[in-house]
Amino acid sequence: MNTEQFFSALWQDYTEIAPQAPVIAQALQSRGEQLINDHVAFRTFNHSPINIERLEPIILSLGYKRFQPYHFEQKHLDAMGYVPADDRQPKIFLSELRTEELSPQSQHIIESLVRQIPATMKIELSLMWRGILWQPPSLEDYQRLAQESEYAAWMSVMGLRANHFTIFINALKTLTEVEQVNQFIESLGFSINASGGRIKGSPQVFLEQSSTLASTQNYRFGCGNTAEIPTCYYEFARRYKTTDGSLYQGFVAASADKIFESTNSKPHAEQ
Ligand code: OOG
Ligand code: NI
Repeated sequence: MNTEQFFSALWQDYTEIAPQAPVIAQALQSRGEQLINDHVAFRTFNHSPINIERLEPIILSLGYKRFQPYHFEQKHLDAMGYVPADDRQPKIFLSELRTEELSPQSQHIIESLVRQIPATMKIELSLMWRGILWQPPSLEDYQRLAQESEYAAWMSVMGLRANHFTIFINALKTLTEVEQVNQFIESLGFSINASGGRIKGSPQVFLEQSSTLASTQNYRFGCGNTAEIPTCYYEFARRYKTTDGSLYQGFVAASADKIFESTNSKPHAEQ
């Protein structure tokens, strides 16, 4: 499988679970836009057979290189940004939850999930859109996790898959400002994640971003209950040139911190 096939399989899975994404993509294409993906992102649990250390070889096998690590104290997350060999390919953002920093109860729930991952599981490209490698948690466990870590709750039901694709605004012809993109998205009936402001970052940090609130899905939990949960979202990024004249390649931790909240199951704290 080459890099193109990898992203096409990821996109296929993502659009099935985030029906807003193909609607947005098609609406932009009918304005004559050609879409370029800035990056995709994955989430995982650190103390597990699918932590960053174990998944990284998959990414490196596609020719990617580590670019920069990021840390999120409050959210108990560590992340790594990867850049492709061919800069027409999307960057990759891979984060993991420091589960040992959660309460014993949450740790116990997460352990009961990751324990189900088969010891014989092969580390291969298709793992990146496999979803959960465990039985769906109970609604009660999901809600308990969400109280402490929205990221943990999301991971317990969505697992390994692209949690968002990102449209590279620089390559758009009809919409140039992030706020123009936001208004276009709203005109299609979707909501913008306003946590930390409708636009995260600034030209001063060489990156401006915004994102939708995730699509939702009626999910069947392990206990047989069903409930509406957030799935995956769409992001929009505008990059600026750094002092050496090249386009900024990294992420911005303070902005990422708020973008994570695009999949929150509970209402966002406005800021
Ligand atoms: C990743 C959030 C961070 C960015 O571009 O800064 C991010 C996630 O939601 O898993 O995508
Ligand atoms: Ni992103």
